Amino acid sequence: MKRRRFAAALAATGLAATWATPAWSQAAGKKLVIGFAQTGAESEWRTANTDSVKAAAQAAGYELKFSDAQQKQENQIKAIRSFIAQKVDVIILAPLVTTGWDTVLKEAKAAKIPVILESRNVVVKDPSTWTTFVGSDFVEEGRRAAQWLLGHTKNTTGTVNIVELQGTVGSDPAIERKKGFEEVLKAHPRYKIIRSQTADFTRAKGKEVMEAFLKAEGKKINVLYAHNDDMAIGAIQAIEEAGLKPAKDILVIGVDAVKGAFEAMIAGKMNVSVECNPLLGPQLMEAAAKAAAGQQLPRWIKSIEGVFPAEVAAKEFPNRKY
Ligand code: GZL
Repeated sequence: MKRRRFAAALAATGLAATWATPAWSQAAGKKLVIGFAQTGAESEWRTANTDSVKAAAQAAGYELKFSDAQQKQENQIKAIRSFIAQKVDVIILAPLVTTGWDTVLKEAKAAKIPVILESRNVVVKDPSTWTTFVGSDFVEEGRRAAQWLLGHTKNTTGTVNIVELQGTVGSDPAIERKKGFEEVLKAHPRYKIIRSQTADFTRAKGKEVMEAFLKAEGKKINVLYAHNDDMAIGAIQAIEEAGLKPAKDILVIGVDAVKGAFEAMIAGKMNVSVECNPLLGPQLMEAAAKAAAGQQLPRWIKSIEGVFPAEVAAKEFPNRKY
């Protein structure tokens, strides 16, 4: 069948739009339009992440439609549906939790809009509904926290009692930071997690839950492992209000390596922060342009990050970008 006749026949079926829609390209001169469904503004990390994405979109000359879900998955789902209705070229999603995305990601796929996951991953039946995950290896971050603790306490003996402030229940980083931390410690039975509870990645909840831990366990606590620095910083206030010295009476381990953690380490109130890089904007813009142009992408674009103990905090602080 001649191409023209085939196109006419196809148009009659209403599929023409799908078949005929050209993939986006810089050369075409059309501004790339991205819909970004962010979790909220729960932590210093998240604020730095949002700033990085907005700055990178501006620098690239892309239009960014931004939605702050205030830590509610239903708001993220609504935002994705709105982006689909607006026919954006690409959707970036920072999924609050790992599950509950199957239906809306299928809708994005049906609309031929690629979805890029950033800062957290999802668990869905059809993995072809998302294109790539731009973010950290959270299990490795948990392992690094435990490895620091083992090194820091290697010349001690007896039981080491740990309390754990978990991130948002059901979120990828909370699940995997716990997994990595426990994986390393299971070979060292004197290290015991005696209390573990979510404080939702926020300072306020970190203080609140740590107050409860201190009331229940008091001076028995030797270590705090917080899945992010914001909860650790909130917990430090609770430790001081209980008349104890953070980083001395209770070792304080956080994750993210945000500015607040460096300030706490320099003040002698925190022992270490495992870095989780929020400055994903440039990588996300590169991935968005490629996805919109129909180019192949790796399934995981992994962040490069380190570990910052208090001993290096003062030297490193001037170099920090978030
Ligand atoms: C990590 C990110 C986590 C940070 C927290 O990629 O999803 O969410 O570690 C933030 O500070 O709230």
